[in-house]
Amino acid sequence: MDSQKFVELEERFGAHNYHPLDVIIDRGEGVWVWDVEGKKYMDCLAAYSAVNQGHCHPRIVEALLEQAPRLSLTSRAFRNNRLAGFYEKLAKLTGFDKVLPMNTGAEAVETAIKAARKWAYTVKGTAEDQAEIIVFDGNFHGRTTTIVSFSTEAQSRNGFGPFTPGFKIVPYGDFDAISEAMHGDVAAILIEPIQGEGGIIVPPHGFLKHLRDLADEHNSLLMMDEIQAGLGRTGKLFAYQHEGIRPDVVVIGKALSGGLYPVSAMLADDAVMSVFHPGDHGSTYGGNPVAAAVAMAALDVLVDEKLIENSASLGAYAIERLKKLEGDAHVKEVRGKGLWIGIELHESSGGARRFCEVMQHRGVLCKETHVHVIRLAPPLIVTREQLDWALDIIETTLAADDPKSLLLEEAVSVS
Ligand code: IF1
Repeated sequence: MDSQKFVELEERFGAHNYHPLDVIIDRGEGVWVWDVEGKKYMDCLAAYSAVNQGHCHPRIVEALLEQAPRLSLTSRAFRNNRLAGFYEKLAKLTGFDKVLPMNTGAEAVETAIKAARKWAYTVKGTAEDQAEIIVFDGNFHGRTTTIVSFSTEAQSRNGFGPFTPGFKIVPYGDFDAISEAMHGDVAAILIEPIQGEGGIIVPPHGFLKHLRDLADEHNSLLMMDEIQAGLGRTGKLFAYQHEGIRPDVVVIGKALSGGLYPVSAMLADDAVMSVFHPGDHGSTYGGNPVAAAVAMAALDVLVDEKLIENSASLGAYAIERLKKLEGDAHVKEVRGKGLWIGIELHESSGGARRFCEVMQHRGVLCKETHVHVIRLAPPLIVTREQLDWALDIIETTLAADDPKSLLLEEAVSVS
């Protein structure tokens, strides 16, 4: 079946809740993917950081293949022999006392919200239904009805009310606004240490530390959404480590399974996690043996292959190279941390998507966010040589007045 046929079938039988690039991927290995016509691309999005370990990492695939035929699901009504090892490995790696496993990122965020509220009522002493959670302008934490209740993106909310109360939104990175927003009934501050969907927005240095101080002062919890930023993407295990702080609650997902399976988790010390008692919260698939086996392998790869270190050093190199484009015709700003880079284009450049489409034809897959930002997030296993190859394509595409002209030139030079 050719690409167009796949597109037609998808459009005919599938909900139209996405507008993907028309590349039909058939196979992935490491940083590379191949489409149904056999064309090879470097994946510079890495499934929004879920495949930090690279596509179909052999060790993670092996863990899946070993576990799947042996025992796949017991529900949490019974114990399974893989969960304990997963808990121990994750707790020891991250330095938190306890782990609560879920499946998707949004579920882990919901878990954190429930933990914060219950903690406020049972530990802090907040009056019934008065607990408030502070969140930020431009946030992205998932798509459940409660989570979109505090989105500031019109499209995420429009048509989905009535919304869950109990959230206050303040500007991201604004020291004074958050100071003013704090009060005695704030159960928690929930934040992405770098905003992903918001356009790879890095808050001013010291902002997370400021939140830590405010949370301590008001006896509130600091909760980090590291679902996209965490597990090496920014060159540290967790992005909050760039500011030397430690939050009370962390949520992770995506790369926790290296793309093989949906696995997410909330991490916290006993003081918070002990608010959950049997029956308070759960999930049929959360903590299942396949998820546990896959996640253990994914964490081993992260550590054994030094992916965090690679993200730090190659990320710094890539940002330095791309920064040289600032001031060129199209590039307004290059920002990011580790191998998580946003290239913001001028509004006059006609949007990031047309550049992404040209890069797609030249063999580099990436995706725009917020119309004018190209986000780059290759798998963290990428080598310097592979990265240079992609950066050459990115730089020349961004240097062209009209990127589409490059396709014509290349077509001529090939023929
Ligand atoms: C989609 C965005 C990225 C996340 C953070 C929680 C979640 C996400 C910081 C929820 C999910 C995904 C969702 C995916 C696209 C992608 C995304 F553009 F929507 F914002 F990565 F930038 N916290 N982000 O980034 O995790 O429930 O999806 O497992 O298409 O919605 P999930």
